[in-house]
Amino acid sequence: MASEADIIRKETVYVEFEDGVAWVFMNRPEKKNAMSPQLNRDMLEVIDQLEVDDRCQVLVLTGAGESFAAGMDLKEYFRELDGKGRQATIRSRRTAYDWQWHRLMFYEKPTIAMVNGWCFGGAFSPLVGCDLAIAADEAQFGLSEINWGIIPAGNVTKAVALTMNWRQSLYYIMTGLPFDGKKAAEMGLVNESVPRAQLRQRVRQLCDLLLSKDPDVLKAAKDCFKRVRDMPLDVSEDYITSKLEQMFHINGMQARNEGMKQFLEDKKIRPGLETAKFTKASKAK
Ligand code: ACO
Ligand code: V55
Repeated sequence: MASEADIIRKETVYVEFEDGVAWVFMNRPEKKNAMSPQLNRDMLEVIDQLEVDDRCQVLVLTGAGESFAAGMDLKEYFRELDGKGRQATIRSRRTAYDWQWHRLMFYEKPTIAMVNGWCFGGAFSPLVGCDLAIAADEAQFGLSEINWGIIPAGNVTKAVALTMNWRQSLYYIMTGLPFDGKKAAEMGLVNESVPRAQLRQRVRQLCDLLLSKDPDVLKAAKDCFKRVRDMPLDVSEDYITSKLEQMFHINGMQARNEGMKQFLEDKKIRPGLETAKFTKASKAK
């Protein structure tokens, strides 16, 4: 059990710190972690806080109980806002988009979605917002919007288009049929799936690998990938080169020099097969 000092509790979000990792739980298990306006506010606050909290070197997003998140809360996010006027809808939407998409997409720390169970509709946004994703074989995913009469909105369609191919995307968008973690891995929506009993252990192992890298280089590497996708070749070439040189001006040169030395002089590591010991890396277990 973590001590109280290593926990953040909000009404609908729970965070546990463990050796460099912040395990962030969407925490409305009795509602399958459906994302209500309160949950969206709590999540935005929490990930804002964690971005500058040294206890969080890797952020893992997951759900309490048997669900990752059962999408947006149909009652509190949709129906109850109908009567509250245009401005309430705009604000509520803004908070949801902020944490699920904008903040996560270019987060300072590496992020992993740990899909422990149900993952529907709106839950695809934070899923794809996270850099990496590991699912339980048993988890069930679905673009269930069509089943209750809307289109996958709030950038869910974009999240699908970024990760799944044309045929798969249209199939699941149009049928609303559920699919499991194994299928999600086969399609590339998540990196891999493992039996639920091994999920946390597998994610911890991946966290430890990320913790062994230089954090500034890691941040630049993931941002580069996410930004260059839609750039023309000449722009991407210039952007990536500029990013590399910008990194050297922060402190990336230190990581590079350490890595080179450990290979070329010390002969302690072979970069093709293992990670250098970086001074700035977190102490992985
Ligand atoms: N919005 C509001 N309440 C929800 C949601 C949701 N998205 N998902 C679950 N709940 C609530 C249920 O209403 C129920 O509340 P109650 O106990 O007060 O009656 C409680 O959570 C438990 O849900 P059950 O349906 O009883 O649980 P069950 O295990 O039978 O089914 C499942 C789980 C499959 C996740 C089911 O709840 C479901 O289909 N949820 C909706 C999934 C969905 O389509 N989400 C919206 C996607 S589209 C979008 O996000 C824009
Ligand atoms: C969805 C999600 C939204 C929204 C409308 O289909 C639809 C999911 C995250 O916000 O405003």
